[in-house]
Amino acid sequence: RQSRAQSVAVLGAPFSRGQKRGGVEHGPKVIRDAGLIDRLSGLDYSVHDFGDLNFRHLEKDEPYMDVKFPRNVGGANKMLSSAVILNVLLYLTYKTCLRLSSSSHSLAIGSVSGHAQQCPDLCLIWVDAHADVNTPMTSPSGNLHGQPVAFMLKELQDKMPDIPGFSWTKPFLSSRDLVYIGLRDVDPGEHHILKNLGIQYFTMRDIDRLGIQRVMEVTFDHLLSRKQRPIHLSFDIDAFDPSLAPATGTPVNGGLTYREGIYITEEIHNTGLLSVMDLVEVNPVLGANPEAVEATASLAVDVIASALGQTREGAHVSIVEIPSAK
Ligand code: HAR
Ligand code: MN
Ligand code: MN
Ligand code: MN
Repeated sequence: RQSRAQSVAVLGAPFSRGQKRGGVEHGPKVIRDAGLIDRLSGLDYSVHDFGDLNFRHLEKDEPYMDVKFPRNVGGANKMLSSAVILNVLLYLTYKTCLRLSSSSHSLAIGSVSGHAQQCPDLCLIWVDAHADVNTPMTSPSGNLHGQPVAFMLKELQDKMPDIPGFSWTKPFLSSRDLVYIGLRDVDPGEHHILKNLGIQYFTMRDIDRLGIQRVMEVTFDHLLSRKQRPIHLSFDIDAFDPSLAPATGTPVNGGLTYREGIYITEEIHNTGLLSVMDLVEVNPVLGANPEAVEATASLAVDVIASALGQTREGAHVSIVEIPSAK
């Protein structure tokens, strides 16, 4: 077990899905403002802040079938994918652990695919109220943040149409290399896919039944028992109960408690295998008031810090021995 990573790269991916109305792209900013960099430095990391990516906005981007802003989402993912490839290269060289923040989960396509190009044997833990595995045909909304996993899964390759903006990417993940935690709003098409592909998932009901400790045990058993390999953690803030994370686009009642969420990330840290993490769907525009936004952003910082080794038991990184009284 690796006890401490030496450095962490931080990369913001502010993205508004090509919407005219501004605001959603400020997710990374409020997370930084909530003290992310200081918290990570306090954990004894040297932090490489790569700043925020600058996505180009394409004006002309007609929907494809029901899919909204396909060229904008495709292009942003392509750019993020290249950035992650570069950052993971740094990781392999300097043992840098990464963390990305973007306002929309649609960018997980680029983040996970870039990671997979460097680490083809990675596994994926998706913590979310939603399964985000709709294909353009099953999607009830046409929103690409409800579809990223469908772009990744090899088993869905022949179910995916050629969507403009996505010709650069191909499915790269097997359904057995994925585990969901926190589900409670799954569309009929998604449920069919989960069952049909035999994907390992834990709904909130499963967490009620088994307890979060057992859920994490089975998760690691499923993903790591054959071999140790890099973990990609894609953490959607809406996995938490809306009372804890109100500033998000699609809140669903009955979510993770603070302690369940932190237990998940603590356990992932303890594997020593976390390689890339996304923290997504913090949306400051949707907070009812500044307090709601701050609470959501500071929860995001807690989750990231815990994934990177902050413990509830305390740490003694800067104390070598008990100061002598004399
Ligand atoms: N399942 C619904 C859809 O496909 C809602 C999805 C998404 N919202 C998210 N993703 N925040 O986790 O449109
Ligand atoms: Mn999501
Ligand atoms: Mn979600
Ligand atoms: Mn220690």
